[in-house]
Amino acid sequence: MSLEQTLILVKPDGVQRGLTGEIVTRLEKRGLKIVGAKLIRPTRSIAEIHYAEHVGKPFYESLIGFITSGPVLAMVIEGERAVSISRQTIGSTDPAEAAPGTIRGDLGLTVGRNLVHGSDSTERGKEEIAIWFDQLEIIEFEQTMEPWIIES
Ligand code: DAT
Ligand code: MG
Repeated sequence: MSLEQTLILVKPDGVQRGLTGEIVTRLEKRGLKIVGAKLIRPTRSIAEIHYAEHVGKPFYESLIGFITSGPVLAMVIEGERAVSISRQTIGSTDPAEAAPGTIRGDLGLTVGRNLVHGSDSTERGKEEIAIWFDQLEIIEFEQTMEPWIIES
């Protein structure tokens, strides 16, 4: 068993296109559990902290401009291997290369509008959750269907 938490953002394009429900549904249907969720209009400062690894890259300024351009739905998602499973469901960074059946592969077209963010490691997951959420905003609860998703 490797129960993990990861940070997922439905980016401004996903919210503006009315795809929030579709994106959340795909992650929920996979068996992942939402333990925190809020709509936020990111400030430049939170965007800079979140995307610090990309400072100096050619797309950095447009990335910051994009993520701060409208509300995002920030979520903490929990589940067995939640980091890698959610990244798999999200698909490759460039929607043109993302497999059909993934969120980006089915709903996206270009890398600058790729709909959703997911942490890329368990360590980054912890760091990113701390950037976007207070501990009190994360709700631990049991779903009665869990034995039907995870063999104990
Ligand atoms: P991911 O979001 O799949 O973890 P990443 O961390 O490498 O990808 O990059 C963060 C975001 O930056 C990505 O979702 C979209 C944008 N981005 C990455 N590479 C890019 C590129 N070559 N051109 C434009 N935007 C890019
Ligand atoms: Mg990344």
